[in-house]
Amino acid sequence: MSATFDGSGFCVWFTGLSGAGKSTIAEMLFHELRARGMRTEILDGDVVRQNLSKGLGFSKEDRDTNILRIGFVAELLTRNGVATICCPISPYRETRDAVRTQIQKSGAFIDVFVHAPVQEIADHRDPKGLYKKAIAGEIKNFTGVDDPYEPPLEPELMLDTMVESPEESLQRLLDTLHRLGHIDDPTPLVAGPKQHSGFTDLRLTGSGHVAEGR
Ligand code: ADX
Repeated sequence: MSATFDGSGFCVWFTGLSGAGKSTIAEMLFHELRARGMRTEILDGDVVRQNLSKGLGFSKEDRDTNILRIGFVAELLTRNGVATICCPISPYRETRDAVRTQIQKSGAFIDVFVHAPVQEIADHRDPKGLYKKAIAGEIKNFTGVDDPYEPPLEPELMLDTMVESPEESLQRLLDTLHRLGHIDDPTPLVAGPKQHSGFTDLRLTGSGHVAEGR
């Protein structure tokens, strides 16, 4: 079984604010790739911070360390033919570019900018109440509120989750992967409740991996 129909690995790297929709679309993509018989794995920001990056905070230095660790693992996976999905905020352009350069040694890197305005997220997509706390000054250095987010200048794809439904974003992503030669069929294969479990609601196993069999 190969990760792509030409047999090489690739890395889809989602970047964007917390709550923009990265994990939701990442999970939908995971199921689509699985349904095509491909080996795939997700490195999600929230999940990685419970394991690989446990103990790291949100200073620029700690965020960069987090992203470089994710990039390191992503390169190992990509090198071994896995369709690797990463979805940390990854707010700094220079650090994302460093990771891109590293991963491109082993396979393709597809930068997907998941965009939604801060106000929209704070008003309608803030299940953990983090934006409200950040806006009230109770949490410092929160990305998009009082900490920087540097959008990609030339992403392979930009998804505007204010305008598009998750299904529409997924379709545009599948079309992009098809155009770039990573999947042979851009038609969504997964429907119904298994498609995604809801906004940043990744179900995890004890080891922090995305649960099987959803
Ligand atoms: S990154 O900046 O290092 O890429 P990462 O994606 O791993 O961030 O983690 C972001 C998650 O941490 C958010 O989804 C949110 O739940 C939580 N979080 C806690 N504090 C902050 C903060 N100051 N800024 C951004 N996210 C935070």
